[in-house]
Amino acid sequence: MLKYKVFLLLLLIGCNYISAQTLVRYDLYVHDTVINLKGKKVRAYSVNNQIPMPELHFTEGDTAEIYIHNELNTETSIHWHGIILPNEQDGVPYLTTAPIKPKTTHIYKFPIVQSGTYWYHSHTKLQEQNGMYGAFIIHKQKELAMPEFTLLLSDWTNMKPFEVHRRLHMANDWSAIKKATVQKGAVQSYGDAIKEGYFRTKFINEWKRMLAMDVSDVYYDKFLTNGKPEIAIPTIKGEKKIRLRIINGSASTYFWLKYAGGKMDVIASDGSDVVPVPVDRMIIGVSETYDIIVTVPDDSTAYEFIATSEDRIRNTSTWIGNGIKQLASPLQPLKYFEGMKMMNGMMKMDGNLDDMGMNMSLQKMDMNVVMYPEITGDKSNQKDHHAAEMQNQYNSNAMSDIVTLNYSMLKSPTKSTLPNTSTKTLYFELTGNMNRYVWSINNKTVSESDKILIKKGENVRIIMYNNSMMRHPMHLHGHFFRVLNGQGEYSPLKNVLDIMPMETDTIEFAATESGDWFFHCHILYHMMSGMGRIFTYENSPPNPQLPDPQKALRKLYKDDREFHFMITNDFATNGNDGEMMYQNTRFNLQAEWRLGYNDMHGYEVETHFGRYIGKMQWFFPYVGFDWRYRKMGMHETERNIFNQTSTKDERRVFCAGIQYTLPMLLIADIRIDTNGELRFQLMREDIPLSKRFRLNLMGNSDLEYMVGLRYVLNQSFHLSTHYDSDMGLGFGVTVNY
Ligand SMILES: [Cu+2]
Repeated sequence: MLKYKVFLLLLLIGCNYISAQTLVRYDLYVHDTVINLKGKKVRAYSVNNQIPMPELHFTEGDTAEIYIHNELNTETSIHWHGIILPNEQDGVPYLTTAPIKPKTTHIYKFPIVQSGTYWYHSHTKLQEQNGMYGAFIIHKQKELAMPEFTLLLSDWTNMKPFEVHRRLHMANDWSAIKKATVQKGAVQSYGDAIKEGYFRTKFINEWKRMLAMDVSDVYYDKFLTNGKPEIAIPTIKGEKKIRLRIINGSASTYFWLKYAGGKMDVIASDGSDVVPVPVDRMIIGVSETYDIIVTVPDDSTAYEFIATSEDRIRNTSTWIGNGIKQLASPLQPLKYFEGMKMMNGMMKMDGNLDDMGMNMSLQKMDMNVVMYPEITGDKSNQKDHHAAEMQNQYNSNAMSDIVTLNYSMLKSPTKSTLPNTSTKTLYFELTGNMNRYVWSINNKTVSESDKILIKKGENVRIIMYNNSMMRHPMHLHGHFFRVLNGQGEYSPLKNVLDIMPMETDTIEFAATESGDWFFHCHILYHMMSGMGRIFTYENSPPNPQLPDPQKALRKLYKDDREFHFMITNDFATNGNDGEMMYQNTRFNLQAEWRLGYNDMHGYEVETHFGRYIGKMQWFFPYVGFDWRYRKMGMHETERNIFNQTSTKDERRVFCAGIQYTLPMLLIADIRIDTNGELRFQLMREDIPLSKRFRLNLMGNSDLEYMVGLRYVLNQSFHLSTHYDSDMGLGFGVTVNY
């Protein structure tokens, strides 16, 4: 008998030993495909013929061996988000790992040293938006005894991601117009402002050089759970609780999460356990993961678990249970003008934000709360108060009985203190501007800044201040950081930190690895615009995957140095009016033309090349060339307001000038040309009169002026009319690319 027991014991130990050594292999085939999710066939990437990519499962102690078979005609990569692994397995092409060339196979192999809910995605260009994301689940040796389901949330656009990105850089408000087709008021036009009694608010907003309020940059056609707008989780009789592993795998959407069946117990964030905390609702930032436990309905009901995009345009739902559907109450549309009023109060004239002494951090105060009808009611309730009172005014937990999760409520179940050693402290100001869609840290993009040198064995503390108008989910590769949230030794461990406008948050981590690691905003279009930094460990061994690290780095830097092209032309009855731009983070090559249909109307083309200066990029010094021709009458001369003769009949001149964005988003332009002629011009384009009407105004010291009105039919075509001092009245169609 004893012998038998010893044998069993040995067998158990043996099994454990074997399981700790298990090699888990996956083969992933990346294909080009075409899918139709919202009435339009769109090219996408599928892996093993599915979107999202397959859900991978491991157990702590396994060794992962993953074969990526790239069957695309373009290169790809896979990054294992939140996973602690050797540097060359991290999967950032040209930084840690070789890119996976077309028609080749790349093998990732690394030990699984942690447990929890993670995900994986392409780190190449904008591939993640097109379907290259999947769940990466690591089970504990001894897991919670309850059924579990993974909900992988994502956003879907019928537009090509390249186009989304290009158009974001054009400050074009098409996405707001699209949103307004679903939800009134998203454009925040002057017409709407007057109708709703917010004219002064709209005026101050433009006086302070801001664009309309928005909580997300991109209009999405669908939001998905595990690749579908809606899914169902059937439950088994007698089940009381289930665990949901929620992953926000979207490219740029934050989701509000709510459950019709009552409280959600948050038990883990970004893969690390937290002391369970019950909440009524929570926001999940881009690339974050949360594990929650929810109550299963009895046999006759199905409860809705609803994820609503932060802009509240659409939802994606999971039905839990088998009976009559019980809906979660949907979130009411945002009160945009209330948000605008709040932002007006926080924005200084120089483009910096002022938190008015509120010391905001850790999502405890949500300035956007003024836009949430479920917390503040239908009417405005924002008054001028002292900082202390204002703190309560923006704290949704103080304002209502609805418990909203924030980072200060997360507590690690075990001590997370760092080794007692020296600390390197870094200050990151998150910077950017919506106008030109530039995103940076300390006003520098990845390619404009040096790598940050860190030493193995030291601690690194990062103090971040968000001085931009958008929230940013900042993600650190290959490490967990502690969030200093008032929980002392039990500060929670995360790898993504959402930081809201005007917040200051502190994170810290032990530098235990080697090589180069990316730290960046996980909003795909912010990352591609340059919002990040590279940490580099001192004295790291050479990375065998990158034989020429200098060349590789130049390749990486290309992402945020990319130039974007746009062109627009008005085919009008009195001539062609047009403009093109070829621009990147700092530089812009512009050309403008007015081409009449005869010599009397004349022809003119102005080109500029210049560099944007400052964080807000309101300054634009340039050099250019000016060509114009117009047939004049015999004794006809033209003079400008400086009483200089204007050489309008035939002019070929070089010029130098400065453009500056004034309050009301007026562009002032002063220039001098090689003939000594001065010109001063004021221009304002795209004044939103209503959802689709835009007004353009221009006047200059050559006594030229223009008034134009456009009606936006769709993103490519506008109907237009304008009166031009040279060419008179015209009607036409404006074509945009
Ligand atoms: Cu960002």
